[in-house]
Amino acid sequence: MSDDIVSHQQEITDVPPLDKDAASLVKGIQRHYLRTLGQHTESHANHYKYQALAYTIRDHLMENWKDTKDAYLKKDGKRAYYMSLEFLMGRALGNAILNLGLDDNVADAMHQLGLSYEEKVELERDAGLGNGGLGRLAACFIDSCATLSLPVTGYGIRYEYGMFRQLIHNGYQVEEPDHWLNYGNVWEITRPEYTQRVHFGGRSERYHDDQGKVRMRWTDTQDVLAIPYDTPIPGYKNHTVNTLRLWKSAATDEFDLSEFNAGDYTEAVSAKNHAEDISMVLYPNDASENGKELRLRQQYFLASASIKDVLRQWTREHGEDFSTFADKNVFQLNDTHPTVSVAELMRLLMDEYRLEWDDAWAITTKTMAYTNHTLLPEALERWPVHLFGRLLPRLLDIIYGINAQFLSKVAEKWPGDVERQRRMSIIEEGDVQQVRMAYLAIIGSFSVNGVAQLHSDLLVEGLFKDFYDMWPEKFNNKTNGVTQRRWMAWCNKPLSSLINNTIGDAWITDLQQLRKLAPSIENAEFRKQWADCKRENKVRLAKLVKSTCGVDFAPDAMFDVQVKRIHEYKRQLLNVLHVIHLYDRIKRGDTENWTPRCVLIGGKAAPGYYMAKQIIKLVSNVADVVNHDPAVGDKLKVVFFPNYRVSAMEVICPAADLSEQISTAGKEASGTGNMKFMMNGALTIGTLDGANIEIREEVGDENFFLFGLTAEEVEKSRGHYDPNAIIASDEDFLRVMNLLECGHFSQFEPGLFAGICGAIRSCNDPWLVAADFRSYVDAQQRAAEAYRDQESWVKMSILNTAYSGKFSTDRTMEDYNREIWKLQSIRPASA
Ligand code: 4GP
Repeated sequence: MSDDIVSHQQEITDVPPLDKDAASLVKGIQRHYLRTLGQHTESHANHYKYQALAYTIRDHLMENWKDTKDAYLKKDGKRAYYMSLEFLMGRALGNAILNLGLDDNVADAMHQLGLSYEEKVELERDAGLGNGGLGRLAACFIDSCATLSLPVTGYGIRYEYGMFRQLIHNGYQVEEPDHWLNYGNVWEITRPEYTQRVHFGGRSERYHDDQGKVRMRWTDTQDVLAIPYDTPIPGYKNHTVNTLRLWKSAATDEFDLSEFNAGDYTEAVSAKNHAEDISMVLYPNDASENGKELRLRQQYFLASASIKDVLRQWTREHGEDFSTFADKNVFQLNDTHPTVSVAELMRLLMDEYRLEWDDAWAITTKTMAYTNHTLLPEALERWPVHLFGRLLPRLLDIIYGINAQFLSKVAEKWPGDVERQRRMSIIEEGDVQQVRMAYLAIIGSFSVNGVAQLHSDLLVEGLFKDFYDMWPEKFNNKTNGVTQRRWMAWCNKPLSSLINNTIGDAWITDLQQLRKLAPSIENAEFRKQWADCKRENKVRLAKLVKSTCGVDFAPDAMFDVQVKRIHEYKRQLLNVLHVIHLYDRIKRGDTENWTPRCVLIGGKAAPGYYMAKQIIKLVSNVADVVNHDPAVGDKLKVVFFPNYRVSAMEVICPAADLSEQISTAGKEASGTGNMKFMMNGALTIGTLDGANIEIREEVGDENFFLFGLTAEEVEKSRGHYDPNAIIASDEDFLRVMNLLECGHFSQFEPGLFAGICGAIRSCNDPWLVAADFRSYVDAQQRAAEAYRDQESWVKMSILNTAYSGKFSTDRTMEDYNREIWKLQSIRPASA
């Protein structure tokens, strides 16, 4: 090729910039409909129209994405990796439109095309790659990092099947697989050139290297490929687009030739299918351990592929000099799930790059940071040593090495305290030896944090006390948040525009600005507009409830909402007991000054969690009785809302009046739904648990309905809790239990709820449902009375929004960055 030709060549990336006006968007949508999707006529398959719009919006992200990567590379600054088995992203389209500032133009373009904007947006399938709080937090975190222009990459797994779809049949939960990729995924870009190889099985072996040094290696492994799929994560109007990289597992293309030659070609190929199992399905268990081999495979698959990917980029830019690696990289482990990363980074540094143990350990412990998300002991992951050794033999060697070194430090600090060594060992002794992943995470990390102040305090006083005694400086708190872009600006447009008109729109990237709303509580016109927004949102939710549950919610009733995973510690049961109490009051005519209520309860139960599923059935049965009783009428409506998910919450949280945050104190690490409700102007009825405490601190006790035992009282009650005495001494409670126990809510299935009644009456009920019944019912009564004074209720609602500024993940990410990551914000140059 002559120089001449080269000089006439255009850069392949040299494309004219995109226009953002409605007419250009129209052209983009038409072009993608025809040329990308091959649709010529008016198709009945509506999803093509959604896809044409999504491709058009994606086009607007691509150059920003490239510019962001270029800016990060050029700066060569420190980077962070958010390692998580879950990213509960929900839908991407609306968020991208909002963050690009294209909302009005898209509305206009869709109007010109005669298409319904809202309807098309709703055709996108939720990316349900997470269970609940922990996965949704990861999604909010990466949104905020992009908005803050922090160089943070999310690493996760591209599950073929996300969180199951929940159907309700005869009141029972039925699970259906969620094949969310059926119609393709506009947002992902495959990067086969960055495929990684992940090892399993085999054995570790000693050998002599070229210099005659004894080294270890992992041999005879069965390998799986990890193929990256990248999703753009746009910041808010800042030209930044970060990356979420999700791994899909695939077979290597080597065949067992001996089998092949023997004529068993199909056998040889089908054996490879097992490789694909790894990224097939998300484990649907929230806050609990499951001990399944496939789950450990998933964890190692994520850890190994991601760390190799980081090392690939490092060596490309810096060669094999790791002297500054720890200054420029930090891994945030989202719970213990990706903790095997500690051992994997050690392995790669020693076995692949020939670093000595001490150097590799120094790097590892300067780059790993761990976040704990739950105090429930059953959620602390442990893996049987025999399973670990069979699947990951070289990693087990390294964990033994880490443990030996660690225990000698413990012995040095507390000479002769053998009991302490036993307690703190990564390897738990017993019939079946276990690897304690949380301990590996603490020992391997320079930072360990809880997710709300109470939770962080309880961790160092209880579960992790020994480690706190050893390294107090490692432990810190980072109170959770949510992104106000999705959870206000996008999902609550009426309120957002009222706020914009009142204090401007700076709150979208600086949530503390909402404080400026506080003085407006004295303005009657503003209060009326506020109430109108809430009503509009309630009408929208009422429509959804009608179409999904067939029940009429009257928009003037109090909307009383509890949506979250179904778990005994979250005490949906306590909520039902209150509903039964209200029903009982109506039936006996105690309805003077009544506040009509619509109670909505929703959430998924882990498929193997019997009690949680019984609670769903109970809600459904109570709803059935209440909603069909003409004597009850509009005084009370109850629904179990099926298939609760991110996109449903976008309709639910703007419409709630009362937010139920009623966990047994000391059990809910933080909660984040509580923050979404507060931000959208709901009042909280809650215990002193998790972030409720901080919510109440911010908004003031007079704007919060507090009840229940404190975490300390919960602890103290152990051993002398007598629910039967509590029930017997409380007339209302007695009547509620009687209705339950006489079978009023299970006419055709006598004894159906015996297990639930037994649990409430058990002295060993860890969730102390009976203990908090009276104070809960009283707090509910205060809420009902407060709601009748609409003037004052609206003031309290405004103040909840006004003082929700702390609960933005922008603040949370700034805290992580200031105290843990120490990254520089890098804004790509605008085009
Ligand atoms: C959840 C906690 O239960 C919740 O309190 C917290 O807000 C959330 O993590 C985010 O930090 N834990 C899980 C889990 O979802 O699977 O452990």
